Amino acid sequence: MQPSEAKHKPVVFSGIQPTGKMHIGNYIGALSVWAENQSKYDNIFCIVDLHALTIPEAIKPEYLRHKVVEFAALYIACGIDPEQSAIFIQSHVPAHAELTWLLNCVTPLGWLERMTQYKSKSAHQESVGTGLLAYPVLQAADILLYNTNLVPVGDDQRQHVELTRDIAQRFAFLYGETFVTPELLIRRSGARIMGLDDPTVKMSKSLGEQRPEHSIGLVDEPGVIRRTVARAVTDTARETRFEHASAGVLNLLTIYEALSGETRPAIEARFAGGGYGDLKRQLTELLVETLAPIRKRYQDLMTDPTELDIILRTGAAKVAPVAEATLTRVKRAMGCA
Ligand code: ATP
Ligand code: LTN
Repeated sequence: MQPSEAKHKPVVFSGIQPTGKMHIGNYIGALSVWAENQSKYDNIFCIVDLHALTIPEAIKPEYLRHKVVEFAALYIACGIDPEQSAIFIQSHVPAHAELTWLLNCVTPLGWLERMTQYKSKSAHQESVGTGLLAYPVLQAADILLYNTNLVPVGDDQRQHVELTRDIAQRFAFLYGETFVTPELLIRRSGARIMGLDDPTVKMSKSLGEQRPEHSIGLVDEPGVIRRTVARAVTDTARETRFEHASAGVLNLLTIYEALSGETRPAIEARFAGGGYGDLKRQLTELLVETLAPIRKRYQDLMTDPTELDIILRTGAAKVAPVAEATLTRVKRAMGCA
């Protein structure tokens, strides 16, 4: 490798909205992937508080202020190392909101109305805010500000990253090449963990906050983990092969696969003939073992909010100049400034 290549690692950007109960699906689909690959990349991990404002009825100011700190602690507890990765709060870098406006102006309304997350989140609302519709444009701004090469996310975010690429290309068509076009980074298995109480829906932070049996939280106590796994939906067969398992059992096998790193044949051999009791027992042990150090580190970090505050301010100071430079380039291209 040439020395110049060594200096420029690919840029990774991702973020999580600081709402609800962070769960094992977030860990498998996103956080564990971020943590694993840190040394290979230039990493930027954001706590996207502006995205949380898109459902204002549900998010009180005090709740949001607390959640931002909690999520910063969870990022670090899951292995994000502030020495290797910038961790920051979206609203601390004003360029995110400013670029969103500029990108709103080049994004056709139809593209936003087609987004499945918008359709599902707006479906049962009496009135729908403009912010909810523009949510993916803010996400595109997050990604494009940092010349991002790779966006590690779960399967549900595929459509938003593809939209980001479309927005970058439309901008290029209107104003000339300006952005780096990002690629998705999605794990092959485990990118869509399903609800334990209902394996037909994706495990989600918002449902987890309402229904204790829906998810395993990253800081759940062992007793809670045991009870939740014991209640997880299975079926009346004894099928523990990936290809033939029902949705609920496949979900348990997938969680086991992601956390153990074992191959599918090894897992099938492990549970062959053992019934679901055995699968649930061993999965519980694995979850307790995986989450114990995360819970401990989280509790330690939450005792010292000043340390977290310093990490977040340092992160914002590190990334802001990159964001500013992109914003200046965009404004010049569009005729502002
Ligand atoms: P909410 O209910 O608030 O929409 P969520 O659980 O869907 O929350 P997000 O904040 O949308 O979580 O997602 C954070 C990250 O975790 C994203 O990269 C997302 O793709 C990933 N993720 C979310 N849910 C899952 C899941 N069930 N399986 C795998 N990855 C997931
Ligand atoms: N919409 C994402 C969170 C998010 C994000 C991003 C992810 C906001 N901005 C930029 C990757 C890159 C979600 O998980 N709900």
